[in-house]
Amino acid sequence: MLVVDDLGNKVCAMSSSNPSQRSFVLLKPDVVRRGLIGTVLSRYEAKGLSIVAMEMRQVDGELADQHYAEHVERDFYPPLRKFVTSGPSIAMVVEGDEAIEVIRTINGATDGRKAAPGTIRGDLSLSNRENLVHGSDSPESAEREIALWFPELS
Ligand code: IDP
Ligand code: MG
Repeated sequence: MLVVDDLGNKVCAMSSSNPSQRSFVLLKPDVVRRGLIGTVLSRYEAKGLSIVAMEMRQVDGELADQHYAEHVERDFYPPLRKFVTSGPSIAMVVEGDEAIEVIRTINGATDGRKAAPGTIRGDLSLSNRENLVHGSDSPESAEREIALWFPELS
């Protein structure tokens, strides 16, 4: 449905007849290092999800701390921070019906050693830390993460 916003632009309004949802996805440095960008992207695309924004980013410590704000006090955070800042990542906004949950399912369980075969982590990761992908875990997280990484979209 097209509506006119308060700047006079025609914009597409979300409604219950258009259940499309946006999630923030990060392909972590292990994806880039291992040459798996195409392989991982193709899984989201093959599912029918749309990539609506994508940028290669070198994450610095400050952005890592903001992105992982809920984890900064955890024991596993210092090595996670080192890993996620260790090389370029691919930041994306991915859209589709129930995208947040669908992406979490495609990504698989956090620990790649235990993630189910058929998932990105289950098929391609043997690590609890270097587990290739991040996907927002709720609509609130997606909103916060998209505002952090792609402020122009929020
Ligand atoms: P998620 O990415 O599946 O949402 P979270 O619990 O939010 O998992 O943890 C964020 C990231 O921190 C994980 O994707 C993983 O890279 C890392 N991580 C989580 N738990 C551990 C751990 O016990 N050891 C090492 N790294 C961990
Ligand atoms: Mg998480």
